[in-house]
Amino acid sequence: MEDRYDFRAVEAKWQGRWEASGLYSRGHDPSRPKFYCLEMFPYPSGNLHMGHVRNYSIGDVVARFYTMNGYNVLHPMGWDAFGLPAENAAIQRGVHPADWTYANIATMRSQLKGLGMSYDWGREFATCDPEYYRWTQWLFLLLYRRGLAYRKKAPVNWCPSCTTVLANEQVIDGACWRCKSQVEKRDLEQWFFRITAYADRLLRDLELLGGWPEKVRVMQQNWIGRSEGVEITFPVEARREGITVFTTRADTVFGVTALVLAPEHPLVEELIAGRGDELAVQVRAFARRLADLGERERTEMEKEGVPTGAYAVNPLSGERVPIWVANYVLMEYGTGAVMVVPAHDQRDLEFARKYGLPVKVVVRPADASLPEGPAGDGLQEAFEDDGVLVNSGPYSGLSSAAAREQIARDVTARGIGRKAVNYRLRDWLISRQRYWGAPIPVVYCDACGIVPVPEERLPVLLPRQVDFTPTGGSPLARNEDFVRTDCPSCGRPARRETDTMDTFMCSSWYYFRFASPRCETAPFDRDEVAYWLPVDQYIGGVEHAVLHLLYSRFFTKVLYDAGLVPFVEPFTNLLTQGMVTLGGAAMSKSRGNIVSPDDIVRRYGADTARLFILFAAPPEKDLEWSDQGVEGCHRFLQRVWRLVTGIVRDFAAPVGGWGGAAGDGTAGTALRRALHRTIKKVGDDIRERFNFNTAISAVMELVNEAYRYRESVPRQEQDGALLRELAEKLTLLLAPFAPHLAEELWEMLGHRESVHLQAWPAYDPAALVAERITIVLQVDGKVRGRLEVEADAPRERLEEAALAHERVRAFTRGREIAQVVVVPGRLVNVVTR
Ligand code: ANZ
Ligand code: ZN
Repeated sequence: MEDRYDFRAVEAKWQGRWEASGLYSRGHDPSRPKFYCLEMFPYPSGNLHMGHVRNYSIGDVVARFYTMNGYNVLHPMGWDAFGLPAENAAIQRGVHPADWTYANIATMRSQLKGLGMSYDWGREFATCDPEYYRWTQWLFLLLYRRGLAYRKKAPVNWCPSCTTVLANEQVIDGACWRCKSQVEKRDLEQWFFRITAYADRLLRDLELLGGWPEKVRVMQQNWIGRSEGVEITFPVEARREGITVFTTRADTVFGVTALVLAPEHPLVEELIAGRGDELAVQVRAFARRLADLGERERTEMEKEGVPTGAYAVNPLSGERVPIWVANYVLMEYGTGAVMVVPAHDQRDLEFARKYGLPVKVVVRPADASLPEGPAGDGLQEAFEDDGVLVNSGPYSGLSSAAAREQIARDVTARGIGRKAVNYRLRDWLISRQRYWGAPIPVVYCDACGIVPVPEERLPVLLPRQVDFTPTGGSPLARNEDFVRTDCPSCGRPARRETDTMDTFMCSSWYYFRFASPRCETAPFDRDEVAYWLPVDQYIGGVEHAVLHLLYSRFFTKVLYDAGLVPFVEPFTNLLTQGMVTLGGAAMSKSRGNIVSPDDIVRRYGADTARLFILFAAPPEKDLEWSDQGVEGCHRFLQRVWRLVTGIVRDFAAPVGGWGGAAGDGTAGTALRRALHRTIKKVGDDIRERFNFNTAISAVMELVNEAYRYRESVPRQEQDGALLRELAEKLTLLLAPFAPHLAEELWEMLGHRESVHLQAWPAYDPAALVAERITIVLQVDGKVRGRLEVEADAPRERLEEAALAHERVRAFTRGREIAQVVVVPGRLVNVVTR
């Protein structure tokens, strides 16, 4: 038996054995409940970073813990392998994206194996495997068949440096989420998924997600952005067609002093058609200038507008209002037209002040009046709250809420409006002008139009040879062999779609695939999915709170509607882990504050790396890296090693095995109690709150107690059965956190079967309760009282309790105390001078 724990040899030994024995591969097991534990699969960038290690260490503890608690646990891993960096590597270094990607996967797979994660590697796949993307394409066709995939010309977010289209969600503060360049607008024919058709269900079903962090649900809710209001059509002078606006504040309709159209609104062209006057020229120039700007820039720039010279009529008040075009009205929201109510909307007020539009107060606080009077001349700030209507014809005197209802009813009855619901959520743009993605399985035929590639001809394979020079178009479009094909419907020459799919599409369904990763007849085997899914515990970064999680929820609902899965939400419980920081900032290459997982594993071993990461902070909180913390965890594991090997050496199992641990004597009882309290605490901390940090510190405390016992009780008096029990249960408690060390100790303790297949230790409730005994209290050798105490109460406690005892105080009053003699378990004698 070694005195020092040789983590290198032990970790390599067990990783080899686990792999050889298939310890973590799982199938159906009707005798146990299932548990699907999933960590967000990584993009194979080439190297694991600490954020990965944290994510996967958390998942691994959960998977191992549930296994030990009797669950049949599915714990798979794979690769989110399509995407831009591979293509950039091709452009910059001439490496083929496939070669680059698979080489990175090989590196990262071995890094993960080196960490001792309990993955069922037999289920591994990469989303760029043709066997996988074949089904991504199949799912595209499913959506197409269900009317959920469509093509339209649309202004798209264009990143000039990545030379690709970005989804709205990938534009952050007007910049590309990946390279941070300013995003531009372009008009392109694009494929979209009609996620908006599911807006209501995506919102409503958030209620089913009680196992998700509240903040993530709120983010999704805001992203979907449901808004209830009314559409009202204003007739336009000298035209048959009116302008329909969407408003959430129909109660302010008597305060309208202008209508404003988005610059792209189709009516703008019509209103100025054939006109050569100055206003028309201005409007044209204005619309053209704005066409290039992104949504975000527009909403953040100063409000700007131009009058069209045309007028509309307020259908409720009969007033004539000018029609303007302005930058702050978005074509993609509502109807692309708004009614301007300066008195009650701050944005409108700023616009009105700038251009001298009238301000008309029509709502007042219920309990006070706006001092400015109806004309609102001095109004500094719009009154945006609900109140009581004034200057509003037949609606005056009504509350805002009542007026909204009444006006909605009236416009509906008159056929000039209706109640309407709008969502901030946009349809999901999935076309990418890139090579390294799943080709969209569609053919364009002059005779037949858009023709989906028949299922039996999938996958539409990515050709290996393409020219990666960035030109702004799809590299596939320059590969004539790929492009030229026959129309699946009429057989005549046709052309393939050359865009590939957004990689978020690949990650929207991978968790289904893990249930039956080699299925060749469908994206997944329905029975396997019905058995393993939904995912019981999903773990990943909060940066995916909107995109990935929303798309995955959408896919699940579509699959449910198609009768392919029996549930509507894919992830029952979600844990979003915090960042790993160094010097208070997120570790990042550009900041140069990176700690390499490989270095840590090399120097201290995987168990130390995992233990530190789990010990240093609760999982949802940020974790500040600390070299001393790592050292400390390493020393702790060494301490555990010496403790357990020492016990094994001193207390070899007698013939017939050890009997139950009596825990005789005060010290033994205390140690046994500490052990069972720790078992209870570690289980509760993991199960109820994922408080790995407090669980680990409880185990550390237990190890300290064990050392105290070993050092203070003479060897012959030590309770061998108790120490064996302690060694075994301590090893079981550590198994999820330090799986290699635990496995080695378990073997040393004489077991044949893996520690990771053992039952989680149960605590003995009786052991938690301290036994109580009565001790005698003496003053100068005479019995003066009795005291009930915990059997193992330490000396200091007994002394303190004795001196505080009423009778002892009575007999020592006015005398100086010379000595207190404590005989634990029996008596306390207070000696006076
Ligand atoms: C008149 C009004 C008066 C409005 C008032 C607000 C306050 P949410 O809650 O986000 O749905 N709006 C409508 N369509 C728009 C567009 N395409 N671009 C920019 N703004 C638009 O907001 C709805 C409100 O945003 C609508 O209600 C409209 O202004 C504006 F005292 O109509 B409101
Ligand atoms: Zn055809």
